[in-house]
Amino acid sequence: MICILEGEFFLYPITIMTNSTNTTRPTSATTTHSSTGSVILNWINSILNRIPLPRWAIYTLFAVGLFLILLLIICCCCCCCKRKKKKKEDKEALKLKSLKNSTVPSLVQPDVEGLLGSKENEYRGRLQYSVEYNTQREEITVAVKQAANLKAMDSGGTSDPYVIVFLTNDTRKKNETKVYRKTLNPTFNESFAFKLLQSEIQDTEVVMQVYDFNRFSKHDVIGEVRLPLRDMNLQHIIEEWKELNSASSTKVEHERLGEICFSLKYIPVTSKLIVVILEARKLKKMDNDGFSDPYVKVQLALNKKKWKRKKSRVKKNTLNPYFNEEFTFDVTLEQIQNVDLIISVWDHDKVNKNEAIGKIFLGCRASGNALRHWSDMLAHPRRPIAQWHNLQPAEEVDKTLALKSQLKLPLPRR
Ligand SMILES: [Ca+2]
Ligand SMILES: [Ca+2]
Ligand SMILES: [Ca+2]
Repeated sequence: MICILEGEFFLYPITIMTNSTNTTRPTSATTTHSSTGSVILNWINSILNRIPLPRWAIYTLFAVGLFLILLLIICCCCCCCKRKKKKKEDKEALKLKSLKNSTVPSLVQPDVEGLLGSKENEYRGRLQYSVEYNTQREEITVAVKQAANLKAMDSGGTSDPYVIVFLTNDTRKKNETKVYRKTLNPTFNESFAFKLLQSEIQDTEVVMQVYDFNRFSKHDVIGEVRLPLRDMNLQHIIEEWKELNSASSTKVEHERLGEICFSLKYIPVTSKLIVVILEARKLKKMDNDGFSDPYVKVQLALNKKKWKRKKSRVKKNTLNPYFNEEFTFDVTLEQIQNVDLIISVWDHDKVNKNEAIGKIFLGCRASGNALRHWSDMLAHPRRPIAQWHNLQPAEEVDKTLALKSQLKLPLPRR
């Protein structure tokens, strides 16, 4: 026990404080214990006596020392904790990083929009080109100059770039530059001329698609530059650098095939379906002279089987034909629910096989604009309803026709 007396500290063994008269006698074991304690205390006292300082100063120094040691221990503990925490954070960051790089969908639920956005915004490199329009010759010259910092598509960290150049008004005519092996900064310096009527400038885009050549696999698209000519001042030669955007294959597939206008009339009493093909415009060029020889096929399919077919006259050398031809079919009210009306535009060729330009189908299985036109016709019997439609690629329409199930539309009253 520690007692404070007159400013001095004294240590007394517990046995000294105990009154032997009012307590039980200490056993031999406690006696031994207390005698050992008093020996230690005596020894400490003798050491303290040898120090030439007052006791209070020694105890203060001792307390300060103890305090400093405690402080040191606490500091060490804090440091250790911080270090451990940092290690843990680093580990978690590493884990996250590896998760980001992995494509295991069960581990990370990807944010679809974010992913698409990042793909769209990915850096693909830059392209330098020039565009020149010759008004007299109605010809446009596109020169592919060079590319810089192209995205590496091959495992060696390089690409084998080449550029495909075409105009959207005639996607059959595509020009390619030479392939430059193992470089991300190729110099092409190749130019290509395309016939382009002044009237077509407004709706035409110049497309330059940069590809990576691969000997044994499909070539990869690195990116593309699209130049809508309506936004450009073609009075001067334009030479500039542009960053490559992602080349969406759908943009290429959905090239402009043209539009068609026709009217539909259904007369329930007489079971007549009357289709009037009025006109078409901006049809795709299918012949080398830059025109087509369009005609229209009007077909009916009943329960997914070819049923009736009629066709229009051929209009020579035009992309904007005017037909105004009427086709009448006998279709009962029961049949009208299961009929597909297929309208296709073709290019007539004397020597070669006729080519399909585009197609569209209407009926209860159709969708969008086509379904709207069909349901308008059913909703307004005996009235011709005319509408413009964009032509779709024939193969796509055929595929849809084979797959689609039909929709139940309200039928007209007789
Ligand atoms: Ca390659
Ligand atoms: Ca042709
Ligand atoms: Ca033709």
